[in-house]
Amino acid sequence: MSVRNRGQSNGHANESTKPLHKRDDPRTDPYRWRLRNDRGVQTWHYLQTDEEVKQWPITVADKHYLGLGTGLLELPPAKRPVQAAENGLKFFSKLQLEPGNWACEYGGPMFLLPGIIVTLYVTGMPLSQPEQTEIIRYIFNMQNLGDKNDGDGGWGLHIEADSAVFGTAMNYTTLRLLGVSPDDPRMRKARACLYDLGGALNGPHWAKFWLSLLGVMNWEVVNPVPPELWLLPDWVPIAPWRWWIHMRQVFLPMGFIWSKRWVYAKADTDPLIRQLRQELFTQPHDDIAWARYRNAISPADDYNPKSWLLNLVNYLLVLVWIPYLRFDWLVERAERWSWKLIQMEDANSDYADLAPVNSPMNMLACYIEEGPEAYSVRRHRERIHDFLWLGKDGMMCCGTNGVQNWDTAFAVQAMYETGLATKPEYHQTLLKAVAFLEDQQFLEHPVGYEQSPVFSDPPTAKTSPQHGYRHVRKGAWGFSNKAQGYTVSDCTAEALKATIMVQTLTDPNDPSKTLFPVVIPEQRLKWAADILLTMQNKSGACSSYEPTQGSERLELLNAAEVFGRIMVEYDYPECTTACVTTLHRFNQLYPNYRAKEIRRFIDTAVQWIRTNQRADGSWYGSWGICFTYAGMFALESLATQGETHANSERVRRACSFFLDRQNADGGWGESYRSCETGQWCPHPDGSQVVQTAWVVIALVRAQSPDREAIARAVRLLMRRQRPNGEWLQEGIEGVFNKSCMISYPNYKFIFPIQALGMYAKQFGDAEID
Ligand code: LAN
Repeated sequence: MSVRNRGQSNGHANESTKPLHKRDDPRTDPYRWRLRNDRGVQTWHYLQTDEEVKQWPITVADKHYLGLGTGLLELPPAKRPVQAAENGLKFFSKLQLEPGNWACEYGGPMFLLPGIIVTLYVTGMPLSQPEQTEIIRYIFNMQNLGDKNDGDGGWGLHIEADSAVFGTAMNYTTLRLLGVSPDDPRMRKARACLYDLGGALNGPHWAKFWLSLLGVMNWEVVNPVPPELWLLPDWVPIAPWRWWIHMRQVFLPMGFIWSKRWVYAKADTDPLIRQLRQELFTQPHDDIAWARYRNAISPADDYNPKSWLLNLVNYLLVLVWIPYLRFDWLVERAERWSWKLIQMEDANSDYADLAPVNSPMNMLACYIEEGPEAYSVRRHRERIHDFLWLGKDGMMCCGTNGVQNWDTAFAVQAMYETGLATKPEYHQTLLKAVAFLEDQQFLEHPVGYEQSPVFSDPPTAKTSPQHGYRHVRKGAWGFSNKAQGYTVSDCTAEALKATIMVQTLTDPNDPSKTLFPVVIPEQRLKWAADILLTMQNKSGACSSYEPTQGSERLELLNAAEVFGRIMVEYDYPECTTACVTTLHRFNQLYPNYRAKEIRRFIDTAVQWIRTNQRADGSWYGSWGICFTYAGMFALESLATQGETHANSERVRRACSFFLDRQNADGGWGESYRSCETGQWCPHPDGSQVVQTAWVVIALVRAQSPDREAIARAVRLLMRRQRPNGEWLQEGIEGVFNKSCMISYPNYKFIFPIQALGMYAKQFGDAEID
């Protein structure tokens, strides 16, 4: 497998990358696009008339996202780290949006747009022409062509991945649904790639699901998704409420649609669908014995092969359960309860939904249940726009409806850690950022929680069907915005930490004077701490959205061949650290509030961090790539306990892990293959700014005495900075479920700024040549 040419046409706003697509592809006028940000709800709009363009001028941030060149001036060249940090901040602060947050494209996964486009197609509610044009452009730009991943013409699971059936069949279908001709040379190439991989029949479960409801495949090819699992009593170890929220929220509408065996009404008469039936397979469509291909999958897609147990369960479901035992009354009950849960999800998020996989599926469920004119369908259709983002390569679907809270909380922390937060010229920036966080904190629990039998105040992690098994949220923050409405452990922690940092910041000349007003009152900070206290697992660690509710053995039922570790919540050093370090800070501010519980939380959590370290000194990261990311967090946890290079063998081992892998140019670069394989894999393009910054932060937190090595890394960060203070986009930064990568373009600003400032605080701000 090749990993060549990362960073080229990688889907980010870099002015210098060379797109691989034919330049004469139709495109819209980039100067007519505007990002609207309505209290963190972000949507892109294409202005039709010159008058509109005059009324709504393009911003620096718009231009940056669109790769148009910001026109920001060159700054005096930085000689010292803090100056470089400040140049970085000068650039980055210009990208802050009116409500106070930062935004960015949040692309990477290549399986999201297809679900949206298929849903809009079968419901007869297409996107506007400019949106369609830009989506086509994006998908072609992400195609593996030229020297990108062997140039075989396919698409992978994510923008940097090798071609596989899931990406290729679904993106090919999407382009066709958007009107692209099958005779376009790139489409021919894509088909050749698809046939080499065995055709769409070799696709994973999710591909078969989408193509069946579109009417290109037949439902017999889809392994069962029985909604009756939702009727299991809560104590049953495999009951869906115990699964990771993303799995159960996808399984929910998927099961509803599967149960109805719903198919696009015009499938048999629509000429496009009839053509797709000929284009996606290596054999004539009419001859396909669908049921025989339920388990067919190409090796390129089969990252996580189905277990023997799941194969057995599927076999029994198909041969015994469905034909003989799945009585109509049971089906009806299962569908009714699923529908209720779908409605609860929609109600809790005003139809935004958890993520862009379940969102279009829920829209289709509403369409099936309530018809095309229903409010639910119309609202869903509007909400789809929250996921769409226009970048320089075209229009993509983001992994969530944005990264608002997360990047904003980190931006504040970077300003604090560098000491730049005390400078008057950044006060407005900081205040606006905290005002944004204030606006986005959840102030109410999920619908039904307060009337449920598990209600308590302060809340616990107990859940119930009465409120759709949702985790408590009063006082929490989500990853993106308030509309989406899901508590995330580390998002709550990082936002709370950022708020406390700002609200306790004192004047360097007069430490009795705080610099900022109280934006979020004490009571609400305490609610946030209450939420964090509900997030701990028995192991001491924290997970992402909820504490772990089911056994890891549920992984035996993981039906989505393309992802690993998806069935339940796991222990993560990143989330654990965020909670530990924030509770530590909170406890210093309010030493009497739930002090014993906080102490116990921190002790057991840090103990877990210690035991989670690998023999070679590293920690495996699940949300950023990979060991460089997790190591930064784990060492921060240890530092809160005073555990550093000087007094801890463990910390020394962690530092050696990094120093042994430092590149000759002083930086670090780790490939996404680390996430897939669980072993350190060097980045094919060498050092990466973001990962170098992560390691600098880690080593400074660990109080590594190896100043020379760290200074070399700092030098690399400074050399890669552009004269206007910017850093350019390099390889992809984030990951989920081990196999799918996702972009965090603001990391290239946030973490270098923070690393430069932290280095200077630790070692002094001497000139670096
Ligand atoms: C995210 C993005 C943020 C991320 C962090 C906060 C960084 C992490 O520390 C905790 C987990 C979380 C919230 C997270 C979980 C999974 C998400 C939502 C994503 C990686 C973004 C996209 C992904 C989601 C699962 C994509 C849809 C795909 C499915 C398989 C349903």
